[in-house]
Amino acid sequence: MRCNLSLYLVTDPDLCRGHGLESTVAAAVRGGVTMVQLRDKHASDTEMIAQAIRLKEILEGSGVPLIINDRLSVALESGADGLHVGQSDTAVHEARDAMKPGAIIGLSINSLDELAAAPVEILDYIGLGPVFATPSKQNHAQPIGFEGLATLAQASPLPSVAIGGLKAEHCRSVREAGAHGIAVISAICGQTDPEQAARSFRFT
Ligand code: TPS
Repeated sequence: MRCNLSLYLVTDPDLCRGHGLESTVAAAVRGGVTMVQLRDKHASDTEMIAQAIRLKEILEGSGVPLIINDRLSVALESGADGLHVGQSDTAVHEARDAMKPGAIIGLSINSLDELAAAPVEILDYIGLGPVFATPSKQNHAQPIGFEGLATLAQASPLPSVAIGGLKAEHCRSVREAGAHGIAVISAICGQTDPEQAARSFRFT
């Protein structure tokens, strides 16, 4: 596997506001996150490119890749390590053709039908969820629970990361369901001490 999905931080501009995006990410990396995804549904491309470039500097030398949510042009122009897309976002084929060799591309999956339709040969990982209902994503799909997570993780030919309403106490259930890691927004971004919050996850 080219990426370590163990503890995958997805950022949210509002929840990161307290400490600031860059300090939150730096603290989370000290606390042990293994992947970082820049996600901002409202910023302009220009703003997001600037943020991505600053996060890349913070992540430099840490071995933690920077993934961009949804926006291929931001991933390309910032020189990020990868792109995460949802079912209605940028087509995976277009992203794979445009990104540099070795770029990490992930896709959100909520059902066996979506898994069957996914172009797994050109993906690196899939995000499975939401496991639970979550206020961090508007209009999210039907929650799959740990049972749905297990069905999808075990049917997946690709490494998977579970997401949606997850906290440190869920690490064991996520691992037992067969996912390769746990992805969170609010359990790290919204916390008073993001470093300690990240440290409290023990996935392996
Ligand atoms: C790797 N997604 C599904 S639930 C959710 C998001 C952003 C909210 C989680 O927040 N898989 C990956 N990246 C994504 N962006 C998604 C899926 C989509 P919280 O942890 O606060 O519940």
